[in-house]
Amino acid sequence: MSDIPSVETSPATVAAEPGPFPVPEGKVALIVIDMQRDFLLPGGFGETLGNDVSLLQQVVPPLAEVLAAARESGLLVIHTREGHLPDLSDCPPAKLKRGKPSQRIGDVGPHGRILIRGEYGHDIIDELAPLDDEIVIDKPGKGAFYATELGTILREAGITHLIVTGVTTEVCVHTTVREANDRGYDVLVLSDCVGSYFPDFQRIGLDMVAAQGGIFGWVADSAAFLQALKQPVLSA
Ligand code: C5J
Repeated sequence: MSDIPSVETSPATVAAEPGPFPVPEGKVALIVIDMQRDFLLPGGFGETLGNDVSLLQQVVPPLAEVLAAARESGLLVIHTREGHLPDLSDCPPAKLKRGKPSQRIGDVGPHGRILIRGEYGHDIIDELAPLDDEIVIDKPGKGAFYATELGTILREAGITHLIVTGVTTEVCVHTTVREANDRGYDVLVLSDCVGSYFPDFQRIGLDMVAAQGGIFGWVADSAAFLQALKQPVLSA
């Protein structure tokens, strides 16, 4: 047996609700959900549903800062986009026909065909554009795990902890957080880096994540996360 004591390390932690969220080296990925023109710009899918898309713009500056810090720290960065094949074969009729939008998925809008892969509106806003070597997951549903390769990518990369950002808080962010939680991931949602068209849903959606001792995960703001990225990894 070696005389050299093994060095245990404890990860940096983020001050979060309902308690500290660990950031174990090499096991954390930043997930940026659906920061697409179709959700953030006038004339896109979000607006066809009757929403004030300007409410989502406030997410962009703090998320750009988090994205830059994550890249600098070497975290795995994964972007997602919600959308469908041009022939709509991956869009269930229930999703296509639901509600009374001013235009439906696949119709031609000012940014191209709405929520269709390859169209200008389907792509990610310029401020948060993925780097060439970053992973972009195209998903037909709300959750990022449903009908995608995300689970395989995370497993192969040894990721156990997810930092979740993007839009919208109560729809694609929540669905993804719940999917991740059921799959055994520890999930931290950054409160100022997720956005909703509905201020009440934003507040309650975040409360729901961390309630009951963290029933779905943890919540912190971007400042707390950025602070944790600056912490040295401590020796125990
Ligand atoms: C919606 C999303 N709101 N990305 N999608 O339909 O949250």
